[in-house]
Amino acid sequence: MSDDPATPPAADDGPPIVRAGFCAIVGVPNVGKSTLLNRVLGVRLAAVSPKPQTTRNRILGIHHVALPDEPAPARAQLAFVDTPGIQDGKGALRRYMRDEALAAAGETDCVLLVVDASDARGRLPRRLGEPDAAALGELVRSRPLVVALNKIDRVAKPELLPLMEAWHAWAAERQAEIVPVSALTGDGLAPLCLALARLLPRGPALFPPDQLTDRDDRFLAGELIREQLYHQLGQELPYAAAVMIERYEERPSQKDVVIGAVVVVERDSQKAIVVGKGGARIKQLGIDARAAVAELLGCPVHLTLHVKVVPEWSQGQRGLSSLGYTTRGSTGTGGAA
Ligand SMILES: Nc1nc2c(ncn2[C@@H]2O[C@H](COP(=O)(O)OP(=O)(O)OP(=O)(O)O)[C@@H](O)[C@H]2O)c(=O)[nH]1
Ligand SMILES: [Mg+2]
Repeated sequence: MSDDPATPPAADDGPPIVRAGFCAIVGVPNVGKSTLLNRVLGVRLAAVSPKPQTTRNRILGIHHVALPDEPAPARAQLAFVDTPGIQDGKGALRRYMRDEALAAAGETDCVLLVVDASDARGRLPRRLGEPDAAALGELVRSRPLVVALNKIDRVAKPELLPLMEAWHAWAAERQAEIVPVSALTGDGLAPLCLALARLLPRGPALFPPDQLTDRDDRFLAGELIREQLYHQLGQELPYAAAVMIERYEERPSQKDVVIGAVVVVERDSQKAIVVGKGGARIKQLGIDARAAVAELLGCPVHLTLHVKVVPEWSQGQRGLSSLGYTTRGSTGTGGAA
């Protein structure tokens, strides 16, 4: 987060900001939290994949919402904090991710609980009472809350109604709004953001009007490279992999960026898989990651990828810290991609 908080918007930056604050996006893994953030911002900021536990660090994404109930045109500055899926589990990396999410959510003004409405086993409020989701259940009990029932593009209307009723009954004493949405199509996201904006405290902007995130391009590039690992490698491997950016050079004269990145894995056998036959896999990873990073940065990118083995990096604090997975205080962010 910026250390230079209150930079008021200039007069020509749109209606004044009369509410501002943080909203943590929380949920069990794979429900669409990062997809929702990206869709609201209209930028591919957070890594997304069909595999659970894609997000490892909190990421801030700042969005402005028009407030129709104010006497004069006015806006809210809604600083979303995307978090790792909250689920109990073994291993130092998992614990880091859970702590990262809980710490982020504990400090925000309100919480957005995202539920996968298309997941027949996990979409009802009782999911929050299951042992592996206990920390999440505890968190949402005590915070100003909106519940987004996501992925409604995959849910037939007759299925959605009883689901809405179940969540309304759960939310009755909490006065939490329930909003059906599709992060994929954008359906329902405007009313969702308005419901969240109304929970923010009154006050001036916390960030300059053109700031989108607290993460630098170097971190975001690492995330897009790591996203490709989730898309292109088998079930287990992405969890044993991290990405380190060793070189990041903006070349104003050439109007391009040169990036040297290292994919860190835990075993030689994993390195062989990432490299692939004759280097085919890493070549494809490089091609797809380069295109995604170039789109984000809006300029040509030269990307070099290497693979390195760091045994058991994900098993202990020292390994995690060496790859930048260290929690920073406040709603600030820390960690490698
Ligand atoms: N059909 C459909 N798919 C969605 C929607 N939102 C997300 N998805 C898909 O759900 C999968 C998980 O999305 P993510 O955004 O990575 O989920 P997440 O909650 O951030 O996951 P973690 O970071 O692992 O906790 C991806 O394959 C998305 O494309 C939606 O509204 N509709
Ligand atoms: Mg995510």
